[in-house]
Amino acid sequence: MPPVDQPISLTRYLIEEQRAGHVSADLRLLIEVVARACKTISVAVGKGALGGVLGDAGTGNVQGEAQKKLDVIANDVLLEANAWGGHLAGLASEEMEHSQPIPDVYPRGNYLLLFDPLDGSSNIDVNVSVGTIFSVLRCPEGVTTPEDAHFLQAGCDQVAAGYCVYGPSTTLILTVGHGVHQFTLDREQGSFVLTTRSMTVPEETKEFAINMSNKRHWEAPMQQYVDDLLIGREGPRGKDFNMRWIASMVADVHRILTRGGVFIYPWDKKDPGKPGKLRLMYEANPMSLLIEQAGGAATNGRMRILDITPDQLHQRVPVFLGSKKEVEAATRYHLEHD
Ligand code: FBP
Ligand code: AFP
Repeated sequence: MPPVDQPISLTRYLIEEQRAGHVSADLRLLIEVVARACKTISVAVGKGALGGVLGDAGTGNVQGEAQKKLDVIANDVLLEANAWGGHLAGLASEEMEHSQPIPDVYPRGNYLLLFDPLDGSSNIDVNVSVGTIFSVLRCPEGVTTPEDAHFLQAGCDQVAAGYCVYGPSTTLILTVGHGVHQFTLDREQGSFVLTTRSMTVPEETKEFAINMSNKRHWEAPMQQYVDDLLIGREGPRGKDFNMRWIASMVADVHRILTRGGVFIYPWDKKDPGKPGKLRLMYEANPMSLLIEQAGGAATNGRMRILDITPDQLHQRVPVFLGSKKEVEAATRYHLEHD
């Protein structure tokens, strides 16, 4: 990946993108506000036990999952930061049952923001990387008070997407539809600095990320695909594979954007009513846009994720994303089986 010669802040990068006609003034503001909220969340995550932020909040979210204190804090930080700037018409969060229009007391803009405030939250208490994922859509024309239905747009309609990883360093990964760029938080200066331009995912890989403990619950083609990876060079794939699973999608996707690989969370029959674990609007769509913008691919095992027309805000979807040839191989196993 090409190194960056001179430090360029996120603000300068966005102004240059605005001059190039790639982002509007409102979208620039929106991204800056999200980045500022991520800095606040990064500070809270970084304080750990000293900030009294670890452990369960004692509440459940719309999915019936126990919320961590930091899930609630991160959600509140993003809601508050984005309420008053005038750039948004509404917000939707993985942690809230319904979307929220921007309160009447503030002006409303033309964008919709969706986010998973703290992805990988089972890792919070064990001091392993977690992150924030976000997706930006346009508010349909003529709509001033958006409702859930107005957020149900295909992933290919996203105008921007990104995530922030709270790890050994805090990094923001962003696309506005013109490549994928990495910004590292300079903790002393308090600003995000462009550290990698135009991240690319190698086409081929020898590394996969999957929760193997679910294998007995998978579909037959999924089991066959992983059996063939495990046989290695003696089998039909003709090469040995390594496995990594952090159980924070942000961290696993970040590894793939950095050095390639394939991330899979397939359908499983543990809960046949659910078509997958991960959420289309808050996780799969933004990550798929980033991966495609970096030259990779993303499918649900059968079709491109970005082409799926959502019918529910909290809809789940199987996810196969990363190095293009490997995603195509895994997808082929499913299509040939059907
Ligand atoms: P949450 O939104 O509840 O954190 O779930 C998402 C996630 O943590 C992903 O980040 C991760 O890839 C996956 O679930 C891990 O799932 P599992 O615990 O089944 O391995
Ligand atoms: P290093 O000392 O070379 O980092 O190896 C130790 C370690 O990374 C350890 O932290 C991991 O649990 C383990 O290796 C991972 O090993 P695999 O690469 O075989 O999964």
